[in-house]
Amino acid sequence: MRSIAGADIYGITSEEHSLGRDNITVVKAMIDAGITLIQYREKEKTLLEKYRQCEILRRLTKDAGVTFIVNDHVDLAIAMEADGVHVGQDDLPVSVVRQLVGASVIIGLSTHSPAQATAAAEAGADYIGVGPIFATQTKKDVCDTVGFTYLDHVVKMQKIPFVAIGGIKENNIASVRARGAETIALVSEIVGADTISTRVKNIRKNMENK
Ligand code: TZP
Ligand code: MG
Repeated sequence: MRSIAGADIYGITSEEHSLGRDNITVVKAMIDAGITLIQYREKEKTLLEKYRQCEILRRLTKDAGVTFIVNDHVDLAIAMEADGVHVGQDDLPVSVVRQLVGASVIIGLSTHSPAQATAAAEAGADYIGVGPIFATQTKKDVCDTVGFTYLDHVVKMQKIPFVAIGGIKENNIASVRARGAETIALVSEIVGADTISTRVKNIRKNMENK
C-alpha cells in the first residue's frame, strides 16, 4: 500500500485561502466531508496563535479518529501529541526530527527529485510529498513544477508511501490518480470551496474515474 494512513485525500489548512473562514471551521467541514488525514499548515500566524488553534483541532481530530499532522513545527507537533509532523528540505534533518518525536510519530518530508526521495527513505521518513505536480499560487517559496516525470519515478522506482501535491483540482485529479497516486493533497481546492462537502464529493467522484 502506498497510501498514507489509508487516506485518499490529504486535507491541508490555509486560512488565507479559506474565504474568510477560520481553520477550525474549515477542519470541521473537512471532517464532516469524510477526510481522514489533515495537516495543519498555516503561514500567517504567530506560533502562539497556531498553538491555540491546534489545541482545538487536536481534540476535534482525535474525537473523529482523523490523523492529524502538523506542518513545519516539530515542537508544536510534540506539544499537541500530533500523529505526525511534516517538514521540508530546509528544515531539521529527518534523523534529528525522529530523535525528537520518537518512533511512533509519522514523519513526512517534501521532496522534488529522485535523489531527495531516496535520501528521505534512507533517513527514515514515513512518507514523502511529491510535487508541485502542477503550478500553484498557494505556496510562496515554491520550486519549479516537477510534473509527471518525478511522480512516475516515485510510483515505479520508490517504495515509500507518498502524497502528490501542488495545483491539484477537481478537474485534473483523475490524471494524477491514473498515474498511481493513492493519497492526493489539495489545499486551495478544498479550503477555498464555497461548500466543502460538495467539493470533496466531486473530488472523490473524479478520483474514482481513474
Ligand atoms: N507543497 C508543494 S505545492 C504546495 C505545498 C504545500 C501547495 C499546494 O497548494 P494547492 O492549493 O493545492 O495548489
Ligand atoms: Mg515547511
